Amino acid sequence: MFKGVLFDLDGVITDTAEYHYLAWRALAAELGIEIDRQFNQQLKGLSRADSLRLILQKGQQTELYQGEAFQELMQRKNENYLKMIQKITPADILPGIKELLFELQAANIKIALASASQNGPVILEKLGLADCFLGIADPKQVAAGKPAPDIYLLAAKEIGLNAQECLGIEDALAGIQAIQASGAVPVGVGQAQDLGADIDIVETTKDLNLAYLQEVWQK
Ligand code: B16
Ligand code: MG
Repeated sequence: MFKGVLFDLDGVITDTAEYHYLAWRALAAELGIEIDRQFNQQLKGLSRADSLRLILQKGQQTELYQGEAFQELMQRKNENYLKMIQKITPADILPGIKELLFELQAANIKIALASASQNGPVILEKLGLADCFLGIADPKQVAAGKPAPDIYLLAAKEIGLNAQECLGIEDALAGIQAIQASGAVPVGVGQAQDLGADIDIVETTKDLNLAYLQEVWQK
């Protein structure tokens, strides 16, 4: 039986992707770069810096890749994003997630957050879920963002486990690749065409529960 579950945040616990999109779109527009929802798909799960690099690459403004200007752009996006997420409440928890967290707690399975977001702790507080998480991996402490395994390895470590003893739940391809590289067992939320045909996938978080995770683990 698995001993821990490592959760992605955006797209698994709550849907902050729309706010990330609106904040990036506003920043890109200031730079004369147009991004749409389709382009935004690529940004899901990527770190703030990697997301900005992709946007600048699209706008052929790679001269802004380094230095103070780059830091200032990231900060500007984050300030706007932080304003937007102030309105998050427990009603924004995705369906089935609270019930799953309670089931895991009752079964003594450890729970950790493996999000690329530096705003993870604030968002968990706003959702009223902070107490469910025994560990939160700090994305600032890892050398490489998803799809590298680092954040999943750190999340497992935070709860005293090896990644091989854990399941990881993700909604983005970069995140699934990170789970696979860490040695944890992946569970996808979404569609096989986006996440890969070789892993277990639920269409929505509603379908996640302890019995399903046990089934995946026993395969
Ligand atoms: P922040 P996840 C990711 O969260 C988002 O999917 C991604 O769009 C965002 O750029 C990243 O967090 C960093 O977020 O700017 O708040 O540090 O899916 O890994 O939970
Ligand atoms: Mg995600």
